[in-house]
Amino acid sequence: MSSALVVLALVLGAPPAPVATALKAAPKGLQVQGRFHAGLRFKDVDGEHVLVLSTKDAPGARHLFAVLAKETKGRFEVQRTVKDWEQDCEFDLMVGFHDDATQVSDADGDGRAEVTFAYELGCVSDVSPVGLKLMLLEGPDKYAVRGQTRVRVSETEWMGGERTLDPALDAVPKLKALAAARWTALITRGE
Ligand SMILES: [Ca+2]
Repeated sequence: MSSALVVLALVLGAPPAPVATALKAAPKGLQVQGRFHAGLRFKDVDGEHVLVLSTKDAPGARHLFAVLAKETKGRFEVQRTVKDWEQDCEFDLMVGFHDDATQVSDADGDGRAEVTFAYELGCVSDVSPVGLKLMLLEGPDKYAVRGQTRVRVSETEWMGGERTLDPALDAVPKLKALAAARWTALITRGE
């Protein structure tokens, strides 16, 4: 194989990630619940998209929101929303997004960008693992990995880290591999 073909094969084997830019605020015209947390704008074969993550606090409660919308000439069409929360918490609220999981890719090379984000949900009075969820959205399609954070309890012992992948991921092996890899990166941070 010539070097040009090798380069082409490598390019085809690993589709380039769609270019994403960070948002400093929710775009005008997009309805967002609560307080803006973070957002991304990116483009794929379907057009321009934005993902906005936001939070809303109340006594003993925190709500998390995500909205994925397609933008056409300044108008937004919501493709997916995700809402989750913890409430009636009398201990420590462990609820928030993992910003390093907010990423855009096209792992299956179909031209439609996948965006991932992850968050913790818990109400704890000690260092127990809390709920951890990783969401992967590709347009209106949503896939989730649900499980627990992993915490070190001694020199050699860990608790948590279990996960359950959406069965729907079995139909999209490259997205399943991506979701599993991002999950592993999340629970092994800082080791
Ligand atoms: Ca894709």
